[in-house]
Amino acid sequence: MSDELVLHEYSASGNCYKVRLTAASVGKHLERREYDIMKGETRTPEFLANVNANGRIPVLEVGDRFIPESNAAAYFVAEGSNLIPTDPFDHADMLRWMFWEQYNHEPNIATLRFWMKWVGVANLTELQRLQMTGKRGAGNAALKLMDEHLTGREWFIGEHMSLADICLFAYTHVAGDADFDLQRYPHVTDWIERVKGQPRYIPMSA
Ligand SMILES: N[C@@H](CCC(=O)N[C@@H](CS)C(=O)NCC(=O)O)C(=O)O
Repeated sequence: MSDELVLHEYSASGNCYKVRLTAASVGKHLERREYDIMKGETRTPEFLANVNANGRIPVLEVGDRFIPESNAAAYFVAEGSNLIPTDPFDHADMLRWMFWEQYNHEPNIATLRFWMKWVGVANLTELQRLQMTGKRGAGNAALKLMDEHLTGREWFIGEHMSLADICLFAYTHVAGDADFDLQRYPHVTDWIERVKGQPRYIPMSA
């Protein structure tokens, strides 16, 4: 079994960037395979049968097995590194923020970014247009909660960057694409600069 890691991705996706930033941060190499989600390339019978029955990227290919879900894939890449706290409480706290990201943050901020920047407001369905206000409110509530948590703290957990910071960073630093005003959240903007200042940081476009 090959120990090569292959990332099936769409490079403009924050979810895929989480896995790339994690790999860069721990010095691991990823092969990259690009799919155009705007053309339905993750919805083909072949992709559904062989890569992810859920029709989405990112998916991390490890030997002959596949790990869908960005935070799970990033966790696999980070395993054993100093991005993963060893203290049981801190470890659970890292998972808490990663689950929170998937429930309270990504479905609001990432979805609005996708609708506004990729699909275009004019092309949204009636239902999607109705959901925009709710997602903006929930996205701002998520940013406010992050800002409060980061008051007097440099990182989400403990004294250095963990995987929770990476998973939260991916869509937070591009929230402006969806017209979220990050200047309202000064502790978040300071934290964004802190992540960008890490020695192995790579930008989303890398
Ligand atoms: N919860 C999943 C969400 C994955 C997801 O929504 N991926 C989007 C791109 S960010 C996608 O593949 N969209 C294409 C499609 O649904 O057809 C994760 O964190 O990986």
